[in-house]
Amino acid sequence: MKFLTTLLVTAAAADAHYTFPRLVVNGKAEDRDWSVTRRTRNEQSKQGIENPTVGDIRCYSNQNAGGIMQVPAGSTIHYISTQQVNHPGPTQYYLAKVPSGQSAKTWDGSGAVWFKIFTTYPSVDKNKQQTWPGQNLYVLPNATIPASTPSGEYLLRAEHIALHMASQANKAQFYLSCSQIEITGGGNGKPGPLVSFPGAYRSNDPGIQVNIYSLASGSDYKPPGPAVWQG
Ligand SMILES: [Cu+2]
Repeated sequence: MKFLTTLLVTAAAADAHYTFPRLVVNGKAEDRDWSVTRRTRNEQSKQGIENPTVGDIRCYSNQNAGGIMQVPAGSTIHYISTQQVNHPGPTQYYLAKVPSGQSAKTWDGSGAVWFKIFTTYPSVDKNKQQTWPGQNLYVLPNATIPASTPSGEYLLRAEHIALHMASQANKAQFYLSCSQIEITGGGNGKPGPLVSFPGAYRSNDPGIQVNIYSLASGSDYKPPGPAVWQG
């Protein structure tokens, strides 16, 4: 009986984690898992990354994808999750423009090239009960690709940070994917601030090593990384 209980608890813990294998643009998902989204190293284990300074924090990928998805500027995007996103924490999206002469199918996303287009904050009610956008759904929250984003090929990086144990050092869990996209019909915006991965995050950033259960209000949370580019 003890053995069975251990098995059940282990299974429940594994089920609690997730990958984001499919990008959805204006309601239409990529054809199949990992066709424009780069397959991640945790495809089987579903394990998050606990140290945000490692190389895997950029895309966590072990291979590039075959395709590139067209994304009209101004599109609404989200990701399908393999499991329920049951842990509390923010969802963030970043973009990085592929340098001229290179392709989203092969570019590695290195350098200070990433800008943030979306983040989320919790709501905290008067009983200090906390809810995060997208929590307990099988998708990540919707975001808009700013209409003024210049046209061209990009990597799109989606991230969910699980903060339930994050009051201890290196116990936040990062779940993420990168997709290969081409933004069409874009504008003349100047995206920024630009950051690199790894580099943008430190283990003790106030949004990474944090006791979320002591937040008095949602706006007290400080999402890691640069300010959101408003377009
Ligand atoms: Cu977990």
